Amino acid sequence: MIDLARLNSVAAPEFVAALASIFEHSPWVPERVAAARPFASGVALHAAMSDAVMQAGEAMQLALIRAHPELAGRAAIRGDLTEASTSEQCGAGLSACTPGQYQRLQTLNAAYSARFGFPFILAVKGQTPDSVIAALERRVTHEESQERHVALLEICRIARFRLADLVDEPIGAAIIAMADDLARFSETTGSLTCSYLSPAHMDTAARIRDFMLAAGLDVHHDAVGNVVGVLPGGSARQLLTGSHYDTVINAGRYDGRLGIVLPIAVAGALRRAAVRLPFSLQIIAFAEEEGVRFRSTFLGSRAVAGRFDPTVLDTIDAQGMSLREAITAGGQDVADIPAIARDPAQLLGFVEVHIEQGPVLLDAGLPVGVVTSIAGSMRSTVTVEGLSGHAGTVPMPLRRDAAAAAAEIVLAVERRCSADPGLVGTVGKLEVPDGAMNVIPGRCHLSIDIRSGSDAVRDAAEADVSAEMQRIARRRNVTIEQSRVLEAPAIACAARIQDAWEASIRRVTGAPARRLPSGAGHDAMMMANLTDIGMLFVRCGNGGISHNPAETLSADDAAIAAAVFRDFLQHYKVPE
Ligand code: HGY
Ligand code: MN
Ligand code: MN
Repeated sequence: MIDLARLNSVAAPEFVAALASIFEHSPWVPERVAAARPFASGVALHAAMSDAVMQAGEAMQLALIRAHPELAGRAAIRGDLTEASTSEQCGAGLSACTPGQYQRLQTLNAAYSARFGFPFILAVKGQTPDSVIAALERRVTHEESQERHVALLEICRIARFRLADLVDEPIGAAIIAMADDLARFSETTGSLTCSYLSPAHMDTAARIRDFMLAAGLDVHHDAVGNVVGVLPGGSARQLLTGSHYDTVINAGRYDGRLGIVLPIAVAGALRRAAVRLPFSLQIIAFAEEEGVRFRSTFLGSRAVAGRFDPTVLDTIDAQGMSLREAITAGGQDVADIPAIARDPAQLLGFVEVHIEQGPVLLDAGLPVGVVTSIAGSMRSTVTVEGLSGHAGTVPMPLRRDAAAAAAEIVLAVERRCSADPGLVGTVGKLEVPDGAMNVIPGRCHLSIDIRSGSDAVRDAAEADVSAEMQRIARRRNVTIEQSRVLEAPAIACAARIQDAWEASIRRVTGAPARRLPSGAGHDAMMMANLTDIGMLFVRCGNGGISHNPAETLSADDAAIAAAVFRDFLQHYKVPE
């Protein structure tokens, strides 16, 4: 492998020569980006080269496409592929097709080149002969310009995989670069919003899959949209890790995603160093945790934990689409969800790396910390029904104003949850549907989220808030309906896993570990239904702000957390 620092510092011809195998027979691609050095990460280098490809003239693009061999084509049979192409094609089992598959590939390849005048190109990592045939069948029907674009995108994916095997880079920069790259997929412009099964969410899943493939993991996608990358080890027992890739609206880029890209970077490093763990390491990128689109939280980890409630399939999003329809439209079958549940007998535990989302580690001057427990939460939606009327004609004492009642509820939540330091309460959604400046609000929707490290403290607060809402309803002559959408008990992290994190932190940083509770909810809470859990928190910059675009994490802290995670894996005890 070549060091990224070296690639950044050598003369341009040496840079181009070192990257000669990344774009098939096309040194002009690295040539065009040589002057843009230094690159902070392999992801940044790849992005620059991909931009050069996508912005090149049509003739250059066609020449690049034509520089590629046919898949399982004549060159493969003659044995004169480039070394990179040969190993990629063998990896997808294309050198061992059945005669029927081989025949079908030949026929489709011929039809494809006759139609487009260039060879069919697909990044075959993670593919099988059947999936290659399916892709060919689909793409042979494309328009020429559409297909040229797809071919170039596939060439850039191939380049990503080749680059990952060639360039050695600082792990902290790689982790930040992957999180930054995922943040480009958003359903809002100028901010990050990635809600369940939106187009941005599906693009994010595809990119996570590519990151996993580039790290050399075996990858599969399950029926709720979780992406699972496996680093096989010395036994069939599994240590699970991961976090969620969906986000809140206008989110930070590390919440959830750090717990996916950091383990991918570490697993890739272990594989390249030929370190074989005594267990299989499975990285699960959970599809949904935040509850933004369907209000139903933890959809990804619920399925893995065997706690997916089929009645939520009928939940409707703001556009009137049901969860069932969204999953089906995404190409999955809801009937396959129960099979996602894991067998606890196979599991050695679940560990989650997460940005702290608060200021404790920042204030203490520590890069990482060990989570002791996760606060439980109770979420409900509330509808206040009053009577709409003319803003100019109805005297104040006769009004049944739903928004005024809602305002009292907001203050009741704030007052009650301020009464105990271990308690927090939030009204995060507050709407007057179809409201207008000259109409008395007839209806109001709000949400209530109450959390505590103690379930008893939380339940008492919830009961008091509910009683207060009924008093408000009577006094204002409105109706108030509350519907609970989440009740998650507080969860303790396993003592043995806390101790193992602590030992790793001592070995890596030379300092004792800080232990702290989590006020935020995490997929680990759901996984605790299956197996022992543990969490590593990583320092959150910028005052500890999260669920906000100003959330930050430094590459140095990512590197320390990666070293701790790697040490943790290499010392993880497999019980007899
Ligand atoms: O709300 C939470 O605690 C988490 O970010 N989903
Ligand atoms: Mn979150
Ligand atoms: Mn999170």
